[in-house]
Amino acid sequence: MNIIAHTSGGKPTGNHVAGRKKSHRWRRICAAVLVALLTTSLAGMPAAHATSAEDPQVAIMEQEAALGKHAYKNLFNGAKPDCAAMANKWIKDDAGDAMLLSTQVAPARNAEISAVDAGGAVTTDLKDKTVPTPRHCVVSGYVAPQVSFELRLPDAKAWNGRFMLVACAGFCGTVNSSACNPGLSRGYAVVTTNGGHTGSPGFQATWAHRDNAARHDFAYRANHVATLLSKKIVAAYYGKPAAYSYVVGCSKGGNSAVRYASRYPAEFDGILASAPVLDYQGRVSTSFSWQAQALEKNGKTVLSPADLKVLHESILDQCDGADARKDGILNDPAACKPDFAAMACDRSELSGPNCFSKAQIEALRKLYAPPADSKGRMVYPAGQTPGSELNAIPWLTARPEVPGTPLVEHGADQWLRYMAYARQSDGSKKSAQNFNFDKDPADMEAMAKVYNATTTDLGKFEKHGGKLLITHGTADEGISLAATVDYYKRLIKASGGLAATQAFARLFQVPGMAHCSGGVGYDRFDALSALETWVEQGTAPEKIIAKRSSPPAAGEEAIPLYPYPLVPKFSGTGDPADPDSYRAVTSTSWR
Ligand SMILES: [Ca+2]
Repeated sequence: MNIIAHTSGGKPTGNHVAGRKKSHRWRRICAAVLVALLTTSLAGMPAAHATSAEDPQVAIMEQEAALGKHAYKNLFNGAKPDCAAMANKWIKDDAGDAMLLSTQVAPARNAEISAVDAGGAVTTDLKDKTVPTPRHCVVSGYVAPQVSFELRLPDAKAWNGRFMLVACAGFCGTVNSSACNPGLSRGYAVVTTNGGHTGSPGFQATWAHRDNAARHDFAYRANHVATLLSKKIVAAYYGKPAAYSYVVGCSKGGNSAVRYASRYPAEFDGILASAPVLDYQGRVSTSFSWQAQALEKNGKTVLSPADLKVLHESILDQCDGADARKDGILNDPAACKPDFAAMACDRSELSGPNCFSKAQIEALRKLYAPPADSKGRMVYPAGQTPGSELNAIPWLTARPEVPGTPLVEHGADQWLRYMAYARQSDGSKKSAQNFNFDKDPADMEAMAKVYNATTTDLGKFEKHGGKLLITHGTADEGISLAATVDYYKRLIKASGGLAATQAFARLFQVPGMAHCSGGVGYDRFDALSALETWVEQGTAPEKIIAKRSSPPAAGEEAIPLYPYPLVPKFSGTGDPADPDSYRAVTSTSWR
């Protein structure tokens, strides 16, 4: 059953479902959802720790959790199917009617992975760009209406007994099956989805046009129903359920992963979130628009790719040495407060090859400051991260495919028009350039609740024994580390202090890593093994060794990552390529 589809009544969907069951129970749930949608649209955010009586969203979640316990219960009627026997199977179920379209046996091979697939998190060796994958069964299918998924099941002898969901990134829209390969290479049964819709890469959101069901699928439901179904397929195929379940993802995938800790707290034992867009609504609406407005002057973008290089060098001049090593990396960007005035050209109306005009300095000040309303109150907790400039070219400068439009502006325009508002007509005339920081963030609260993973009430996840490991690059140009730190500090407050929080949730800052992976920093590390050990043996990670990918000569350099608030600092003696030459110091953002 598609909970939201009944209430949206909107456009037809790609994979039509005939003969949907309409029991009284459904009518009750759907009526509750309708009330919920209307209420949240009108009432905005309720107080934290709401009960189902106070908060219709909580009621929906409780109903979904109850559903999940019984989902796909009679799949294969207790039989243990081989790969071929799972093809062409139509499944009717209250959690979501489903179709297993096709299956095939894929031979053992070296499978390609992109750096993004690795996500800086699930494999240590990005160098070779391939991972060895075992012979496996590929199950392709969908859950109604449009949640396409691919599940990869290693042969029983190669299965490590675990299940993994790889949550899709960006605006999702395709089944990125290569994202399964890092987990598959470790023997996981792995599933990934298209996020509940068909779309194109990049920030393109027309798929969400007047389709509230698709928006909710994108936000959380697609991963949830694909997981419920996949877990049952895994149990049938191997004759026993997975011993442990993990969800991994970066960016929007990181948001989805963290979301599980509050929305479906018993569905996964381990959550590995890289560079999570926790406040999705805030980043893509408010913060993108703030940056787009900062960058625009008389219809032109004030920064060029060449300017970003100059800016990066200027920021390094001011801040690189604070971690006791001038290596092009800021281990703790919170310690860097760039002095933009010092970067101004002598004749302030001019820009130059190594300095900035007055208009550019103004833009930079705004770009690196958190968005604020007209009274100076912060409306999103982070600006651009100092040290991320070299990675920021498509985000902050005009792009060849959309001349004059940085990615932040394009993304905000799409999001505001099709996704930001409960009533889509409210966004029809909105754009990054006319965004109103006094009024618009509050108007978008209803959908913020749908998309965001900002709740700090993770008690049920902790009680389940779940462990949350978050990693975030210090040179992330797309999603600011400061926003993740802000969330983690709020989590500490809500969870009874640092030690109580570190017992189930840890954040690791990754020096010099760009968004999800890449950059000139240390993006090769194995956070998944650290998480497995934590979940399965109870040993929390105190240190993760990360290797540097770039420049190539730096390939053997390694650094220790520490749980926040600790960050690595060069001791000043010894070989800087050796992780033993670093000590843990407290991040400036902790003070
Ligand atoms: Ca440095």
